[in-house]
Amino acid sequence: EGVGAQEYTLIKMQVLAPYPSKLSSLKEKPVFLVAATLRPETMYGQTNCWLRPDMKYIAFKTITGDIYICTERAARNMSYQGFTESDGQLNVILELLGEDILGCALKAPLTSYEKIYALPMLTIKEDKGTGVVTSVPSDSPDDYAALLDLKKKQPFREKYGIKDEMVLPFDPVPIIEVPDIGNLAAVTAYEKFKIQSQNDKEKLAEAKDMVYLKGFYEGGKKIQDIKKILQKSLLDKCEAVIYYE
Ligand code: A2H
Repeated sequence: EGVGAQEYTLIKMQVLAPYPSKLSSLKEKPVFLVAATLRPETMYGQTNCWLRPDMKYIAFKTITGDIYICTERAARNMSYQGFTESDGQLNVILELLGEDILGCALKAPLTSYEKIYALPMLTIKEDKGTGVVTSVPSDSPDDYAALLDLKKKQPFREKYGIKDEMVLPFDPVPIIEVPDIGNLAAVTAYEKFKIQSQNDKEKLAEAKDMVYLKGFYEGGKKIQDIKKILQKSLLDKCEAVIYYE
């Protein structure tokens, strides 16, 4: 906070009817899972949204009448950034756990999939972003590892009530050509470092070093320009907002 504040693009993913029973009191109202990302230029490649099953989230009403779902910590920050009627005032409508709404269908901006689903990721941190993460398995090794865990492990899907059709049809979408790595950089890195699961912390760190370095710096000015252009177009369409922390 303050000095060194990080700017995120908050991607609004609209919950589609029928709402999960936990959200039944919000029927008729526009409800969004809001995911903080540093990479708005990759949103073409979204395949799902991540929630942590055991983490607490809230639903709160924003000044535009939209209802956002995220951690209370993030909502408090938003209440000081013009998201609510008055500074620091937060209208909490509902408290929930990630597992309460896993499997809900979402409409997400730019992705080529008509609907995507909220799926479990166990490594989401409570003290970063909104606790809601958008998944781009072509360019994020964490996302690819977590998606493969669900694809490979039927019991893992079953544990959280995730149906096959929420996972199996969704594959990484090539969007960005990274020099020497190709257009599915996260997949290449996952295989190179022989990652086994989303819990393979050290290998995932190596994979991320490789992918992000190449993606950001060798992608260079082109990527920086495209990032700003895509962010602006998402903001203009009210499909995203800016959030700082
Ligand atoms: B990024 P930084 Cl394609 N817990 O978005 C774990 N990870 C979180 C999180 C949380 N609470 N909140 C956000 N994130 C992820 C896209 C992406 C991201 C790509 C490539 C790299 C990348 C799709 N997932 O991040 O600590 C989100 O994933 C590289 C770091 O603030 C968010 O951007 O630097 C990023 O981490 C924010 O991490």
